[in-house]
Amino acid sequence: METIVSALGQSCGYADEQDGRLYHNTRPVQGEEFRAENTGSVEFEFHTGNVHHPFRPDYLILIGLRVDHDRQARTRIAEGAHAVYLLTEDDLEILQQPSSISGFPSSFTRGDGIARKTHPHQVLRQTTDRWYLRFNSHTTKGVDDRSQQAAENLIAALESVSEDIELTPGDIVVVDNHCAAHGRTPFAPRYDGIDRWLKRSFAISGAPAWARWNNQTVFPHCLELIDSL
Ligand SMILES: O=C(O)CCC(=O)C(=O)O
Repeated sequence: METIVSALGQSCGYADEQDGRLYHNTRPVQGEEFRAENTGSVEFEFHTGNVHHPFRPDYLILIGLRVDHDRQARTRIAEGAHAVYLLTEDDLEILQQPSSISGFPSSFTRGDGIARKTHPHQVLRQTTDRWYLRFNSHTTKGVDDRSQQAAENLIAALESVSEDIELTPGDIVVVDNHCAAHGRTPFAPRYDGIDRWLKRSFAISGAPAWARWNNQTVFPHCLELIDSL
């Protein structure tokens, strides 16, 4: 994992999530079935990593260690640049305006459980060479009915273009977190010690100097400071 991350940039973690750990276990935890997190087992819908955060990771890295018992679980990856072809001009215009608000992922609010939200932000942004995507199907909501409809149309488009992959031991997936959403199909854990298991890490390609001095980046607690960067 470290070799892959260093080829992409530098590991990053978040003090508000898993105490800033840089490498995460993605495996089902009994009692957390319904959490939209890497401990759950119901559908984990399309999302870009840490949608609420001003320093969203550039890359998500997943390594397969063990498949689920029934071999039902698939990692889902849907590229924004493919999804936009399925949206109307009207949807694209609305999604490029600051017309959506995202709730913080529940993995960031375990400490106090307070439901926090971003300011209105763009979901799509077109630059000369790419479409940027910032969206979480679980938590991103349009500020009005028309924006909400556009968000729902985006979910349907992501669904249509998704590539679903079974991560078997040793398989590695690197997702560009600004261009593609990812998720996971539901599966049935048994909690017998040999359930599905992945390793997950985030990387940023340009680390701030203070982080380079430490040779790692753990973004400090900032639950109260989030803005729509
Ligand atoms: O379990 C998977 O395949 C995907 C995990 C995921 O979506 C995440 O960690 O954000």
